[in-house]
Amino acid sequence: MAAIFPNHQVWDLFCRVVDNYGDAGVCWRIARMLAAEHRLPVRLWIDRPQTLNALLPELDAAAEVQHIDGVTICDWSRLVPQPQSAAVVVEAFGCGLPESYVEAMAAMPRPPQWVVLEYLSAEDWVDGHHGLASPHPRLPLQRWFFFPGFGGGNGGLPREQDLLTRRDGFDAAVFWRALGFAPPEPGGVTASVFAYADAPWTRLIEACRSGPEPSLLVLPEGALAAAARSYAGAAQHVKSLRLGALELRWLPFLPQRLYDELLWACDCNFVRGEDSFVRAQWAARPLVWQPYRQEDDAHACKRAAFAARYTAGMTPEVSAAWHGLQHHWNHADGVGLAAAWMGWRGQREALISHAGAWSARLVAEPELVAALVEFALGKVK
Ligand code: TRH
Repeated sequence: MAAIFPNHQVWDLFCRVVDNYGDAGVCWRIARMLAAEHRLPVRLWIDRPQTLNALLPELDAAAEVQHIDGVTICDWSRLVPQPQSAAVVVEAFGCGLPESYVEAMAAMPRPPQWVVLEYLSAEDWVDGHHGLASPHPRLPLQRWFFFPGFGGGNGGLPREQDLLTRRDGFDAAVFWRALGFAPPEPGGVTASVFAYADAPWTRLIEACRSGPEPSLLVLPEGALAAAARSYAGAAQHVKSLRLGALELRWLPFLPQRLYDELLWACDCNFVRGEDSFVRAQWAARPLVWQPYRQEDDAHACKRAAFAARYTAGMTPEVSAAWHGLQHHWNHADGVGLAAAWMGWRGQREALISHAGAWSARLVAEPELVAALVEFALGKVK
């Protein structure tokens, strides 16, 4: 493996896919930015390349090693990582490094810097933990903890250097036509829906179907999109279906770089987990977030912490509209969802304006990958 990068400056990024797409999605985004924007030699060790293949169709899920966009992607399930040429090791989401790799790190004359990249949270405690170190219990190594966040004393959020320029130059009509659809009819609301199957999506469909204005719900293929097909009685080949005032559109699961464009093409984005949640904020469009469910309801604390930050400064009416839809989308019975959807539509312009101001505020905060590079290289002796 050292033959790929003979010099001692490689960044080894370790990604263990728990489930869904976010581990792979975040790690690929960071690895690609390290290579493309910071010209660093990066090895992405991923244990399930097939998950990354869904986001990156050019990836060969069967290959042990491959190079895409300047990143060397290694199948961790088949190769044994060696740290010989590593300067920095990023352990994504505390996934754990192979014991043999850690032992080899400790035996190096200049062990690489070991940084644990944590999950994103808006909770206040994050700032006090960001940048702290923890000594290895047995070996002469220490791990540094790096927390993403919403600024103010943490690592910030990943944002490609050209993202906002691409966003602001985006042409939604071109996007829709490239996918084989006409642009949405004017005067309605277009929303993308990327959520876990337990979201009250049938309530949303019924609220839109019987609504006073046209609605378009866009469903990228996945568990929810498949369930919506059978709910709406749409055969597998059907790409679009009208139900009253609602049009349903099914899209393929898009390459990660195109998913941003879907977010930019919509008036509202239902997102989930971590990466789509962040991308929806950069899209400067109103968002409804369904965090990944965790034991002891830790996701509810994350949801409340973000809501408090996001709605600070909103008028009571706009805040109530945002909280209403956010609340009912995160409660499976969805009893109040129809009223919350109407309340949201009543505050649509104010929510769109707020989403733009929120994105602009985040731009002033640290960008995660640049902060990570500065942090890690600042530790390299
Ligand atoms: O897929 P997720 O639910 O992943 C989750 C979360 O990351 C969660 O934090 C983590 O603990 C859990 O995995 C293990 O949601 P997320 O984070 O939004 O990741 C989805 C990725 O898929 C993101 O990079 C966007 C991408 N995507 C596409 O590339 N194309 C698409 O069509 C869609 C809908 C998403």
